[in-house]
Amino acid sequence: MPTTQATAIDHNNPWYILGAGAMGCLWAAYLTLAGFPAVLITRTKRNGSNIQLTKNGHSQSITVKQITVSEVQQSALNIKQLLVTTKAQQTLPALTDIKPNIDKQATLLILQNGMASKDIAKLLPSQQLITGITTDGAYRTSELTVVHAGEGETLIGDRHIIQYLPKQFLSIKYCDDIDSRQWQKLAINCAINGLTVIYQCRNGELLDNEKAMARIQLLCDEITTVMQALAIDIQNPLFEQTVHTLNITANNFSSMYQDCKQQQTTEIDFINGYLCNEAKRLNISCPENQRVLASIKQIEQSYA
Ligand code: KPL
Repeated sequence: MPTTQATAIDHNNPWYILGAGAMGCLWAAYLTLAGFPAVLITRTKRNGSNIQLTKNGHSQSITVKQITVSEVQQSALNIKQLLVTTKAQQTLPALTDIKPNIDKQATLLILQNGMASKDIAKLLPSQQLITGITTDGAYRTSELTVVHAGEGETLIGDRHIIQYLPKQFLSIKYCDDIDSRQWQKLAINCAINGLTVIYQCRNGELLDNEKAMARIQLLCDEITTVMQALAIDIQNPLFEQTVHTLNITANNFSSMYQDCKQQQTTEIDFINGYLCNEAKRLNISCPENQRVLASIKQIEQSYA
């Protein structure tokens, strides 16, 4: 992803936010509170115009502008700044729907799990795509009610854009090796998310499950081989990073667990699926990642 060219970003241009889930609502609320114009793009018209934001037991109501996808499509809107918080598997269809309204020189900040970025670059070749990775924890209790449950850190692969982000409310930092950080995040998601679905548990419960921990070791070994073949810097052994994440998110239900509970398609194709495709391209065998991929696919197919 090109991250070095200067961003054509402007304080007066609104941030449009595609993906009105927990992360989208959280960012819409904080952008608005920080005084940046922000507009949440929703699939269907929402009841009300206020986002109810709760953090540390304190709630506040924030009026956030909203527009539906069909209103965007029927307008002459030319989006110059777009924050993408859709799930990886929904990103291409969602961007395709509003593609005519995205300026050719627009700046897109992509904040999501998994690796959808190559597909986005094919769809929007002239726009500037900036990667963000976040460990903030948020969940919604209704369409426009969001709880900022865990204060994490958001790393951004572009220095200039940070001044246009709500850094007084979120810990937002520039990261000069965002590709490698994105891979470490992918590795952790490969090692945790599928197994929480397979063993039907919170993240932390995997630590007490011997069989699951042995599988995490195998998953991490395979991912390490792929990352080494791609010459991606691995800061700490992936198994250690995964155990650390399991400890600090012990009470969480992973995003994939939550998707499966709601019988929704998961991000598996952009997590273990992406890893397996890269491995295949490099002629590396990844049987444990294949097993996790196949199990989750089977679970998704059982919804119908
Ligand atoms: O990113 C996550 C997810 O659930 O998608 C982890 C790190 C596993 C935390 O729950």
